[in-house]
Amino acid sequence: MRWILLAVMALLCAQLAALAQPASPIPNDPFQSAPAPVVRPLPVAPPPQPSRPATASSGFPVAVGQSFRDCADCPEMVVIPAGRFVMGSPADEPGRFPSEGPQREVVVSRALAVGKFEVTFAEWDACVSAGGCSHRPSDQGWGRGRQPVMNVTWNDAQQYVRWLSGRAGRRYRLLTEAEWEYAARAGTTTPYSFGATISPSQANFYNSRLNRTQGVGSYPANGWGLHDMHGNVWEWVQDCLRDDYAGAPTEASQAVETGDCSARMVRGGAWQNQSQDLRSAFRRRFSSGDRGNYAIFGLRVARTPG
Ligand SMILES: [Ca+2]
Repeated sequence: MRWILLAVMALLCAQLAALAQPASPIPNDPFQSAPAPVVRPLPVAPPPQPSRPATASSGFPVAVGQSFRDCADCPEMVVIPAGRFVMGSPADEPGRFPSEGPQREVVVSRALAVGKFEVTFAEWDACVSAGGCSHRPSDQGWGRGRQPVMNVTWNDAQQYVRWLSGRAGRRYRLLTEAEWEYAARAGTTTPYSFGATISPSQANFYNSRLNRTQGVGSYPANGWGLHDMHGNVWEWVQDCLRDDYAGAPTEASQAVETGDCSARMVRGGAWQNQSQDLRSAFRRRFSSGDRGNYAIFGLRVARTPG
């Protein structure tokens, strides 16, 4: 008796469940006069993607010299080694400014992951779509996708790294100015990572006569596998304006966050700059919130170990 009762209840439940199913849409239904309004779901940040665990040696999912990506729309990152280097330029370097000195030794105490490329429009637009970035920069009609994002302020860049950190479940930030120069030099002491001079086959700058950005990675990488550290777009770094290196931190992970922070530093030069502005040691300041569409200011990201 009891099993019969249970069977009847199960049958009733199955029928109720079937009734609860929505009717399948009828393809090309002639009675449906107007298409149903499209209901766009509210943007919801996707959960952090699980990435491979950090290796013991580098603190990252891969060894020094290799690259990884924490999520599908996260920038590709290259792990660069810990070390020490001389920051700034020697007094006899052609095109040098006093702000590039005094030269001093800086320590990079841990391996660091650095964007293999400048952040692209595709990567930035993922942040805009997800609601993490409030500014959708103009591409000047040059296209988006793998073009380096530009027309972003330092403040915009902070929104991007905040969003990226949440997306990846890892800490992303701008490089410090010292980390940027360490990464650009890639162990070299010459004005450019390619040597004493630079040519239009090695970077996008004034002599290239292209008068616009090029897709990231269009030029050879430096010795550590990083592209476009020279030219294409200027790259915002974390540091506030500092006139020279007198008294500056000697630990590379430490950014200057005192003094005039209405201006921040940019490095590497852009498509419209002369070769001397592309030197590894060259520094320029710019207002952190200037919204002008100059088509020259972009960024590269760093990721800390763990
Ligand atoms: Ca660049």
